[in-house]
Amino acid sequence: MRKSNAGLRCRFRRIAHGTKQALTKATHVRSTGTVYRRDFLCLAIAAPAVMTAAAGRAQSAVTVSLRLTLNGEQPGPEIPADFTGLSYESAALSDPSIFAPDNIELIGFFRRLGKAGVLRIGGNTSDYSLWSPSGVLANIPPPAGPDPGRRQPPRRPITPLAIRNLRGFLAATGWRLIYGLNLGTGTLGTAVDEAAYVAGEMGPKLVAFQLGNEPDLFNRNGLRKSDYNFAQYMSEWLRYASAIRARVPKAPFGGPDTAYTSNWLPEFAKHAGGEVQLLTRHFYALGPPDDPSSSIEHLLAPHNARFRGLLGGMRAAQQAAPDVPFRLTETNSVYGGGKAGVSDTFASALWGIDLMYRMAWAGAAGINFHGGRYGWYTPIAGIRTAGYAARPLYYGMLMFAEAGTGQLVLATLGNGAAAPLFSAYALKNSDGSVKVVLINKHANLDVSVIVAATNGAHVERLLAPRLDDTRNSTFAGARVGIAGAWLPNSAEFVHSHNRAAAIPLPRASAALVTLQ
Ligand code: BDP
Repeated sequence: MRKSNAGLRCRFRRIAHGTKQALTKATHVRSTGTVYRRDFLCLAIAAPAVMTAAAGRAQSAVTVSLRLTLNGEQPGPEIPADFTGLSYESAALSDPSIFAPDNIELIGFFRRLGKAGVLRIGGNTSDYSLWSPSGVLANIPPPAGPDPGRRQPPRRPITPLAIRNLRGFLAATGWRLIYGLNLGTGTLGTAVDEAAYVAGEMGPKLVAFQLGNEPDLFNRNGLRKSDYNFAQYMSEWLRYASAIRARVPKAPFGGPDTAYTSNWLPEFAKHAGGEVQLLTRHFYALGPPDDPSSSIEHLLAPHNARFRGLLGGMRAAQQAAPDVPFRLTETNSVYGGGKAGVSDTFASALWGIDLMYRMAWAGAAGINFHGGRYGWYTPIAGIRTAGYAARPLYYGMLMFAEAGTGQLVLATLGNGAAAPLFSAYALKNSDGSVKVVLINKHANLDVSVIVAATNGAHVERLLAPRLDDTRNSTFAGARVGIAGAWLPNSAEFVHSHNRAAAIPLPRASAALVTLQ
């Protein structure tokens, strides 16, 4: 049951591996019987009046005009070259042929997203993985996509061959690695052995080890007792980290890789800031999938309480440990494995690219979109034997890649309140060129952006017929093909008049603008 109050929705659930316990009388688990291992959801959403998920592309009577001002005097953070990233379940490693140097197709999809990037291995299944140095593989369940978190996942082995293949895969992509060790159900000795092997194989490719996935949920997902708290986690963390460092003195660490409990990240920064190379957390905009408010409309809404929680925690952590970068190691649209009709739609592309720039502007060092196999929210869908395909979210990441990295520049929109779901970001690439990223998340509002002091603009568009389209995304007039093949096919140039260019941004679309 839900308490609904002027757009504020709060729900309490207490669930431990299949047992359903209502916290209050006003709470119940849905009649579908679907249970999730997260137990507290509180989402404040201001629903924008203009949104409908299935709006078409017909012209609206009114086009809102926004004046864009770039202020090079106020530079924002630098976007690191390896900002982009993907996240996969540890379970994927139980099939050593997935992240392998001869999986040319998947390598192509990774490379298209950036010459540098970070692959994070972890997720719920990392707390059930089994380091198997002998390499014996018997009765292994097939590797999983995103774990829906409804019950304890099966144990799947990770062998030395999987790690060697992973090293080859990373060498072929140019990407580096964040590797989750099993704190949930593993043993100290095994974690040390596994860490030593992984560190030995990866060398400088290893960005960080993480210990446990979302340990702030251990007290309710059956991995620890219900009174498990941050202090207990910290002492386990220190025990594991020092044993691993005794064997691998330079082992890099990240953490705490929490789901959402806001004080854990700054507390961790305070207590372990001197020990870690990276501070990390997760973010799911919506969930669970069977909640009606897990919708396109709410995904694109500007005021997401969970996002504010993420930024608040990140800022507090940055204050506690200013020299340690923060990375959003796992994120996506709807937890619980994603939601059909939301996570796999073009709306996720607009949401995804917006999130990338929001996090970059807030000073994050990077972001990893979670996925794998045919998960609803996975950016790359498929399996090796059947081939892979780019989902809409991938196109958002592609646009980010094509914008390039560099110095963010303050971009402000005059009259921005007239189009609250419109965002603009600007960056200066290292070659001095200025790129502007414009994102119109409105389903029913066309926008014209006036850019001053320019001789014109080259425009590459992120398009699909509708927000809820799942199959027809394009960027720069082209689709992503086999092995990430993509050839831009747009020669759109907006001329300036009196050194001002008016760039049309139709509803539900985005554009990468290179100013001349
Ligand atoms: C996260 C888990 C990941 C799941 C994801 C989800 O780390 O393993 O796949 O939620 O529920 O909390 O989709």
